[in-house]
Amino acid sequence: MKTFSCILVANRGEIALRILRAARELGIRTVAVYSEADRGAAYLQLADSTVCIGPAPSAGSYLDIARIISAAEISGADAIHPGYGFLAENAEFAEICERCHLTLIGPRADNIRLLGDKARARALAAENGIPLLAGTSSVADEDDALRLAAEIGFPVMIKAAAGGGGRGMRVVRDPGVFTQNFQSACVEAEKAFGSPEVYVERYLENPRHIEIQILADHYGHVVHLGERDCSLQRRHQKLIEESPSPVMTAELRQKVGGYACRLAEAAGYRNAGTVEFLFDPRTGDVFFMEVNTRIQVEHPVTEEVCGLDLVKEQIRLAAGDLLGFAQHDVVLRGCAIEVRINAEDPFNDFKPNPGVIQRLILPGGVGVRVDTHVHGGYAIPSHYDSMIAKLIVHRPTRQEAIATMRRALAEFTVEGVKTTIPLIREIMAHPNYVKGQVDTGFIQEYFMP
Ligand code: MV4
Repeated sequence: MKTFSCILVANRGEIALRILRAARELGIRTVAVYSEADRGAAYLQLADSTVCIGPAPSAGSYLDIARIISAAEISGADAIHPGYGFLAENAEFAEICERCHLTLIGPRADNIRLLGDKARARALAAENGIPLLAGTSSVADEDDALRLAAEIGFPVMIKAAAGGGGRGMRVVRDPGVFTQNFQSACVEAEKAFGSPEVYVERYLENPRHIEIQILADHYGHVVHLGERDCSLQRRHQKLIEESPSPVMTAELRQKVGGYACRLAEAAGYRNAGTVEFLFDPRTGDVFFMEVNTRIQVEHPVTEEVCGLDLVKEQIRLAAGDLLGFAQHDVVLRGCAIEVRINAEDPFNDFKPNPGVIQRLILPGGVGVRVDTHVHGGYAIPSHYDSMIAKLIVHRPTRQEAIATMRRALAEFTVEGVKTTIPLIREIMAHPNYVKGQVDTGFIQEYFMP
């Protein structure tokens, strides 16, 4: 059985710590990299060695491919785990790793390139009989696009092919303003992603966001690990994720899980990935959206219900191991809910609130997991994402999971910086949340001024 001798963790914060822990349990040496802003961070002590890769701004450190490759070479790493964000879905980085004989723990560069192009991913889904919202895979010009939009029927959504995760999108409700929106979407896409390519889809009002976790080995075996419901978001930032989805049935899961596996097989996908769908609560229909070719922030909810360590699975699969189980071995137990705790002021437009955590009391007890790298006295750097912890609960039923989450949130104490905890407590008490009757418009409707 092949394994790695040393993994370089090309990330920071909670996910870096998460990966260091998985590697340690597998008996693999680790190298942690850090920027000047993260110098002295406590989690770095859990690595076998550390390398400073540059200044605080991520462009000169966590996003600097040459510095990360050099750090891997001087420290003798034979694999790199990119975590999420930063270089995790960068096909060029994946290609350079391949050329430098460093195994990137994730999909191949060509997987990232194919699925990172949302229009190509859409076309691949269509070829494989996976349901899509009426739309186009590509458009020739603005007149062609307007003609197609009229055929689809308004409202429509214009999306950047190189976008994703909610970036570079426009809703158009009136044909009279289609062309101006189309033109500005192309300009914006070119500026933001370096490609002006866009596509057009029927716009689905207030859908639920349902995503399927998959694992794929190098020998064509693909399994899915059920879904996560990530409908509770604000400006495309997820706040709460759970599994199973309150709207899912065993039959629907089998169907949507099957779509996710079929797409992965068609793409020759490897390692962990997530296939996103929109669910129409009015009709019960699901529609393919996009594929995320990384381990996601919300992976713990899947770990809790399926009993696997997804980062360990990623490492084993990247080393060339066979998937150790088949679809019929996957047993999903109970309900898991994750909330993201950000150092932001939820009552002041989610303004980031970096600073020193003066006092920290973490919840514990039955069914409670906290994934965090922070501690009392920790200074949150202002240069990076403001997420400081993920609180995850796992109980036999959704009702019990909510009770445990409320209890854990009542214990959770962070002094010195403002956090999203007070907002999360309010959501957990909202009758519609408790009934599972939420969609992607819920936060805006009930919790925004
Ligand atoms: C949509 C949509 C409605 N209709 N596409 C946002 C993230 C990206 N993955 C897809 N997104 C959406 N695509 C069509 N044709 C609505 C959204 C959307 C959304 C999706 C999931 C979770 C929250 C959302 C918030 C606003 C819009």
